[in-house]
Amino acid sequence: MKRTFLHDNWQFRQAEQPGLPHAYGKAPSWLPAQVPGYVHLDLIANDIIADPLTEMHEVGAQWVDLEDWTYRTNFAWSPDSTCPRQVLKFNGLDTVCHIFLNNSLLATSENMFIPLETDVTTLLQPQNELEIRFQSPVKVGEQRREEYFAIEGLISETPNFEDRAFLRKAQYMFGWDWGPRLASCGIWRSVELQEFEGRILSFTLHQERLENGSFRVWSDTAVEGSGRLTTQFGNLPEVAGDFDLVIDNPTLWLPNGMGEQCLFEATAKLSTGDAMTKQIGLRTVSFDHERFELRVNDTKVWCRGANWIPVHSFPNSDNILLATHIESCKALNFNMLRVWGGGLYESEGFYDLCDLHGILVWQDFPFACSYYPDDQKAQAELEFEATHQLQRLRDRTSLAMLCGNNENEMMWNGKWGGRDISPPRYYGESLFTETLPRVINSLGIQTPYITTSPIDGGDEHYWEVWHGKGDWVHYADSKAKFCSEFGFSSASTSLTAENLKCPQYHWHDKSGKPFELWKSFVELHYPEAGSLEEWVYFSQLNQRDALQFGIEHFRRLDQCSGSLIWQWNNCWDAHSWAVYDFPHHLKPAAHELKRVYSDVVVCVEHTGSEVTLHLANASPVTQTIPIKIDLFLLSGSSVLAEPKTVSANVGIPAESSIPFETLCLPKNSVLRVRIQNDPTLDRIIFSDEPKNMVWPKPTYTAEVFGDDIHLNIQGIAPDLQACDQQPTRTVINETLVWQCPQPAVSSIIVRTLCGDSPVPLG
Ligand code: BMA
Repeated sequence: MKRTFLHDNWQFRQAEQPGLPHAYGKAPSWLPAQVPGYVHLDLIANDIIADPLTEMHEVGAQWVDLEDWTYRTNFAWSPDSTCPRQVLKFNGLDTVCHIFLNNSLLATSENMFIPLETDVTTLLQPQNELEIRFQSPVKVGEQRREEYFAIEGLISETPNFEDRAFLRKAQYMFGWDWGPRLASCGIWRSVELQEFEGRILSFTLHQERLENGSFRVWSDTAVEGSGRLTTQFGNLPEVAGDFDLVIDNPTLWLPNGMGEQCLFEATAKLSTGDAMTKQIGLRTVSFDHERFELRVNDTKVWCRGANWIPVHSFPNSDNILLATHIESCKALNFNMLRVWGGGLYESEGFYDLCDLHGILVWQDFPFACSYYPDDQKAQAELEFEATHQLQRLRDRTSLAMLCGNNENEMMWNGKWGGRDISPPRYYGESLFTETLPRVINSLGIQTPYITTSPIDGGDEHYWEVWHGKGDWVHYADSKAKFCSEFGFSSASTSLTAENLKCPQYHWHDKSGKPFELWKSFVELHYPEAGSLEEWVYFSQLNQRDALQFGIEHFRRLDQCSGSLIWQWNNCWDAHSWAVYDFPHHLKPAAHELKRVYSDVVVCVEHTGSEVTLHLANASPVTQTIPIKIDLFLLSGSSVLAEPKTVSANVGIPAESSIPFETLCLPKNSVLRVRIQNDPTLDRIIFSDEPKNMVWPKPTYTAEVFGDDIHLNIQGIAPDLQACDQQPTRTVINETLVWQCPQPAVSSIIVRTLCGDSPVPLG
């Protein structure tokens, strides 16, 4: 089989509208284009629009989504008698478009989530012109909504039944409470010409644990055309046709933190020249709906991780950073990511990395916070889409949960937008209660499925803090069995605008929350920020405290079996609930996740003037944990008083939490609880709100040794930030070491809750 990517010679322009001038006369003639890509990216590259992800340029780019856009390329082709068939494969077209080959209509497409394939065996010529005409997604959505509403007798004010629901296109592109509205269009995934005599259409791996613990593993390969098929599992001998094996005493694949991720390679080959390779880990996944509890290889998993949104507003540009993302998730002790329903079915690269690093995937089908058309056409479209995606993802080792949508049912139950104007029924319901279960069953897929998240009697999206009471101490009110969303916003690290009044700064806050209100949440705990830098610092520390408090609470709740914070990442540079800044920077909250997501962790409960210390153990074994508690008294401006120390060993049963100490902290003191002699697991507790603490200034000395900076801290440096490479944390009488920046500097700025200190490098 010959595979030729058609990524060269592409051009684009605003579509011709006979008799009308081009809307803005901005891209009237053919200009060079990048494929895969998006029209906005091409407009930026050709200097027609400013990058809409920066400043307030989103506003100036809105016209783009109202236009139709045409892409074209040409390619030469010559017949090859060994490859008698030719197929054009478009791996992703976003979204509504007509495709022309040599000026004849070849196909239409209107779903960005499925590839399109067309047989062009009798159509190719020595020189070929391929043209794709995209229609404005915004206009198509508007028109479809109008037509559907007319048939259904719905009023146009019907809330949460927007144009976006009428397009099978990533919903976040129409704007979200953390992302810009850039609906865009484009050839977002690869385009290829496949020429063959025979080819492998699909190579699916199945596994089943037998009663004796062995695993049966078999393949199911679909072939088109001629050729002799052979397959191979691991380093076992190749077999003719599909393999069907029993593996005795296999090394199992385990989620991150529970052991290794053993993956076997399996390959299918066709004698006519096609091949496909996959990786598979052996494991079982089961789910107790009643308890909302996931088990992998019969062991309960305390699910910990985050909600994942697409990593970019134009989702073709994701791959470079994917590895950094998933490796960070692993390093921060995550074992689960929820691919949220306002986004995508992610790329192969994403699931490869999750398989490799032991990150279980909870996959929402891409529907979110909306009613959806559910007529026969919509059902058939979803049936086709889900069949394709489930065939693609079904043998992913990391795939642990399927979910129909994000918050649609919750929206219907709560009559979001007003009871009076809500539609008379839950539009879209049958897609999740009938269509998807039917597809899942017909394919024999065993992955647990829930119709929606949150689901009655199951998981919870706990927004009573951020969208409600404001103070994160109210996470303690949640009785969640599984908290699959909760989060607290913080400023983006990269802010450079001159002051908080700058409109550009607020433009990138889509939450709709008045800034003064948000600021007041932070000022419950931290002082009023005097500068933008301080605002970034305080709001990010407050986010860290919020997630720490929430997760420590969930870890202590007997019935709770998981916590997924909202949200891991951003699709542009914005202040949001993300703990991973765009394009890649970990906020203090992310570093704290590493600790609170450890198997054994100290959790703090505040009751009046007392603090009770708990140990939570998410592992399946009883543990004995060495504990050392140091109390530091801070007196006025003087140095520290002698620390008061308590040491003990505490036994803690598997999958449980226990209180082990209750203390009353003296005013203006700092408690450090160290477990397992591991400073990275230190839990630091201030006796008072950070804004009310009086800090004696620590002393700093910094020296350069070879390629490293050594920063020595005498005293307590509360929430010290010294460089990008060090997590923000309270440092007590320690020396920190990190690599010198390039170019070399003569001094460094150390930021703590005591203020900023310039420290010369000795
Ligand atoms: C949840 C999510 C998103 C949203 C977030 C913050 O509802 O599912 O829709 O971005 O809350 O409001």
